[in-house]
Amino acid sequence: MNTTGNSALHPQQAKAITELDKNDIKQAIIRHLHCSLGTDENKANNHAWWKATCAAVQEQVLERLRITQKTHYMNDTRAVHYFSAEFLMGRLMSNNLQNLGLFDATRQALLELGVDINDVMEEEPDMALGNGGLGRLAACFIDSLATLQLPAIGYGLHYEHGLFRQEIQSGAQIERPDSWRDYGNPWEICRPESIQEVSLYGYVETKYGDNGQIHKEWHPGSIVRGVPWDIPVVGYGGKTVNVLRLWESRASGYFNWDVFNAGGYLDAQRENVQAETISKVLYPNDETEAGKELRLIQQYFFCACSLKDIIRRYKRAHGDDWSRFAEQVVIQLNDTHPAIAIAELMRILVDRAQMNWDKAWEICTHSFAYTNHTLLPEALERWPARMLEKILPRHLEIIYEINHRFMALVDKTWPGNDVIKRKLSIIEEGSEKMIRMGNLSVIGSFAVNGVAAIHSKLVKEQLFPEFDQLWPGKLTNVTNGITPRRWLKACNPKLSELISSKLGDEWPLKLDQLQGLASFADDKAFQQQFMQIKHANKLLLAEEVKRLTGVELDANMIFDVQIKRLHEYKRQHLNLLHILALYRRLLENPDYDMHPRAFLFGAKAAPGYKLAKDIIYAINKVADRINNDKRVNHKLKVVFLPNYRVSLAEKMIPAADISEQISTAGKEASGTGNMKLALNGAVTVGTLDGANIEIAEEVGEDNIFIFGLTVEQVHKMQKAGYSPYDYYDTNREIKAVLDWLETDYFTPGKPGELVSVKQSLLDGGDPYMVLADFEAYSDAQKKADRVYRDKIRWARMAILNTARMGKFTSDRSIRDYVEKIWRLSSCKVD
Ligand code: GPQ
Repeated sequence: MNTTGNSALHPQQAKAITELDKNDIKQAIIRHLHCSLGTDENKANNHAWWKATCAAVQEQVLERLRITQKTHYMNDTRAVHYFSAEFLMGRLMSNNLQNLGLFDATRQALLELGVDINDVMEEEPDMALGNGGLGRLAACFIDSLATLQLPAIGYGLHYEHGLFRQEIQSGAQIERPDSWRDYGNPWEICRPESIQEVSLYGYVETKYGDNGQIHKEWHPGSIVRGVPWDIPVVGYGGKTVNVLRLWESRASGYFNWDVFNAGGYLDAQRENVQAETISKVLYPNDETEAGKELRLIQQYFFCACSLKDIIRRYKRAHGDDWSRFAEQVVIQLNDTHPAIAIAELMRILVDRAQMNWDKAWEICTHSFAYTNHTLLPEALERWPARMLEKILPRHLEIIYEINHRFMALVDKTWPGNDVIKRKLSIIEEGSEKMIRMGNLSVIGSFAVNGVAAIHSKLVKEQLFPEFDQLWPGKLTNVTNGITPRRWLKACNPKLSELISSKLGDEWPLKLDQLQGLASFADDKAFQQQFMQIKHANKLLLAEEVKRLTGVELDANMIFDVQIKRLHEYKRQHLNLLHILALYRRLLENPDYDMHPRAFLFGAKAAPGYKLAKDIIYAINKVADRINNDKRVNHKLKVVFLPNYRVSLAEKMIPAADISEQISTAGKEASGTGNMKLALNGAVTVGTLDGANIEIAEEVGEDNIFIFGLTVEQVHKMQKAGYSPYDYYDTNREIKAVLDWLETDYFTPGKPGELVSVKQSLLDGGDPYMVLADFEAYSDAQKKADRVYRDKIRWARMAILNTARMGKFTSDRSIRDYVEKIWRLSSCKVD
């Protein structure tokens, strides 16, 4: 274990941050090099410089944190508690420096010490405590919450191992453990004074009071300890510093001593190991539920620790008076992963605080709100009732009681309608009784939101239509957003400077101001500057690609980027089929007219998702063949960058010309990579899905390449009985590329290695309608190719994409949450 400490307070800390200059920073870095790390300027390597710099920054951060917490306490503020099993933070050094306004001074300070800040920042391991969009959204949201000076705390799990590190060996994904804090994490602070204990297993005793009252008592079989680690979250401008509190599991001293004293030393150790397993590793599944016992324990563990933490803080101000709880506390459930918190709060109120059920339920249903992030049935969490009964016996009883009372309401609304009852019940009857966490979340919350306009509409119309009838207005939309501090200012410094030179430097806080760029969209000089920056970013990425894969890219090629988790619904294989089609066209006709293009991929597949891994393998094998084929590789290159993560995204996004957002309509709830790429001047090739629709509305149809089936068309085709063979049999290009995959052309001597991709699209029924959209996709790509060759037109499109992304700042999302759901006030911190 590592408890990074900071050296004692230093007089310099009394200075306001804005007064700090490079000399102060230089001194602080050297002081930490000497006093915290025990090294010196001559011996220090980049890692030591990184640690010393972070420690110097952290001094400033912690002082702000202290003041923020004091201010919130003094004002007894209402606060939002963002419960999320994932926070995909990435690196923090550049972000914290940017948000404190100390980036340039620190760069200068390091330069004078003979060190390049970029080399230092490369030392920081990504904090990859999340899988993808959902986890990164949580990270953007806490940035915006702090920036908008809103009282907020993020609660999650302190995974020892974040998302696996991906290696590509002979084209295949290999998973390696991620060890983000092996050499200590300079940003986190252990808070042993706020340790919580959490119960698991055991049985429930029913007690009868004198007056006939029934009281339930849970006798747990095991207790684990939750140790909180705080990561400061620095708002832009550096005024408010909120906290992300992550729980690490430990064996509870209390229980294990009993076993130990009974002579069971080894048993005690075993129990230790089990307790410490809880926060060991992040489940690498994105949008699928494995239904594993440890996962449920993880969820309950962090919810129970967090609720105790919230209640401790509430009681400090309000004692045993629960009447103001829902006024002070709002808990946002990031998907259903923390939904068990609803039953836990009911347990605390009813069993521990001896509150009557109705009053407790009133408090609960005024405290929780729930965000839905998907309609995919395999991602909607359900837990076997038997598993809950074993791990959380009292919670299962409470869920039954919630359901019982809810069913009475349903019966009143739809008398005798068993079909609706079966649909809305939290309990799914069948060969194995299951608990539906989505239904529990809707029933236990006062607001439910989807994450893009179309998604929220589908949540209302398809996923939860009866709930919408029962509680009109409860289901709503909050369109996702991204923080422009990380996703433009920090990751694309050249473009940011250009923007500031035209619009001033308030745009990171007021992203709508980017529309000011529209007046330069036709300005030749500006177009040139804008595209020169894109070119420079492409050169930088090309260097990185060469370093990581050995593949050489010409920055004059179109950089066509698809970066996201690998999933059939995201259709990386549609992109691949199109690449194969281009390859084939070039082989058939060496003069085939296309602008040279490099297709770049970044994607991790869930380790147990066979077809996703096969698609990664296929992309790599096709890439190998194409990149080594002299006949075509002046026009076509394919790159799969290993270990896609936040810090790699920060390098790829500024260099992208085209953004691939090609999910089957209705499947991608929102997407947020689409926003990041467009903000950096990439033009979208995309379907009418998720936030693409709203991006198209903003940029205008002339500045985006929309193609493919709409949600309605997808539904209609599926209802009518979709047959992929209709396309295979009639489109000779589709047939040719699919058959190609079966040969050994891409896997010499091993025919059939790539056949699973073909099979999934034919005998597998092509569930995501890749073949149905292929031709439209290919046409959209042709159009993009033609437009790109018109340099002036393309520059205009790229500029207008950046100029019109104002809506997608996560500050706007957070303001929407505040207005529609949280009803929070900001709290100025001086
Ligand atoms: N999302 Cl359910 C995830 O990243 N993981 C999940 O388990 C679920 C959803 C994504 C979703 O696919 C994207 O469309 C959204 O933009 C993102 O959540 C944030 O809302």
